[in-house]
Amino acid sequence: MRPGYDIPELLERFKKGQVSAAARLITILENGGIDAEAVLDGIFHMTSNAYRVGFTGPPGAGKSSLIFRLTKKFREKDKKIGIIAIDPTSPFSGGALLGDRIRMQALSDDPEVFVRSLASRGSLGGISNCTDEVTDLMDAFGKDLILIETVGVGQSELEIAEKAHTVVVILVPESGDGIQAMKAGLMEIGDIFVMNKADHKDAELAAMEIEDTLKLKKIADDAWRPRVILTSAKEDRGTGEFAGLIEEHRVYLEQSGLFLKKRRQILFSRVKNALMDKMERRLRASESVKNIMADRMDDVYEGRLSPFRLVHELEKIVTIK
Ligand SMILES: Nc1nc2c(ncn2[C@@H]2O[C@H](COP(=O)(O)OP(=O)(O)O)[C@@H](O)[C@H]2O)c(=O)[nH]1
Ligand SMILES: [Mg+2]
Repeated sequence: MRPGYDIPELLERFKKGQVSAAARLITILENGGIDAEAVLDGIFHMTSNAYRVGFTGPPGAGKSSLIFRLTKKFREKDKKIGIIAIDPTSPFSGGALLGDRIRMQALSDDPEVFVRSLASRGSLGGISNCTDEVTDLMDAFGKDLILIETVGVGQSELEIAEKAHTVVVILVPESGDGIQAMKAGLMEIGDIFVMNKADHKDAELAAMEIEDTLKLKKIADDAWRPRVILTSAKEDRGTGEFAGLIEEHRVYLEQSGLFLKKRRQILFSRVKNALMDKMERRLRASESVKNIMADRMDDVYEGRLSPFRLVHELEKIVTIK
């Protein structure tokens, strides 16, 4: 069956700056498969200028609210903004949805702000499978800054470090977030730590705890020292300084030559992950693997064949030279 779209025509319109074409291409990227590959082929040469900022932290910490405030600040400096919100389909974040929708509506009146939400991968995933490609597309569309909000659940949260130039960890004073952050490994990946809801009591104390924890980290003299900042998205406090810190980190990366290094690391992981994904999918779909397993698993169940031996047999039909 013919799909109801024409990729070359959409790419043509995309290059002319048509938002409707960009939105359509994102849907194709989301659906994956060879059409998604064709879209990426068509836009990839136009990427590399956008600065990518990842936002992570528990659901309800105020990621969306802060992204909304930051967008306003960056717009004052005439930056073009792309926002990717991984859709909180998980049961943990039910209540935030309506607020998100209202905020997104408010932003979408500005033609230089492009907001898109993506379905998260599985109920516990913090990231969508096509986040990288959609980021590329917004980059190719001419956005200066791309703000990526993860759902804030699960180990895959840490994947944002493989996608963003600056990683922002957003925490709140309630519920001992600082300790949670350490457990989840967020302390390792954050360039900027935001203690949001500074309008609540205990915010300052909680921010100090994060500072103290960060002091224990061994950091080379010339490396970026992670920063801690207090904000209230509700009262729009500390948000200008927050925007300034993101800019400061960007300048640091550029001046130290780390920006290029990071860009390369991001692309290296992408190729590696895409290869792994493809190989895994091929293996799962392989009829010969299925047939050999069906034949030989009884030998494993009954102790005549060790799991490693069977894997050796299976390896013989997988041709990687
Ligand atoms: N009191 C207070 N509430 C906030 C602040 N920032 C966000 N909120 C509220 O916290 C809830 C979750 O915010 P949201 O931005 O959706 O969090 P996300 O799940 O991390 O994206 C919403 O009801 C917000 O209005 C803040 O600085 N102070
Ligand atoms: Mg949110």
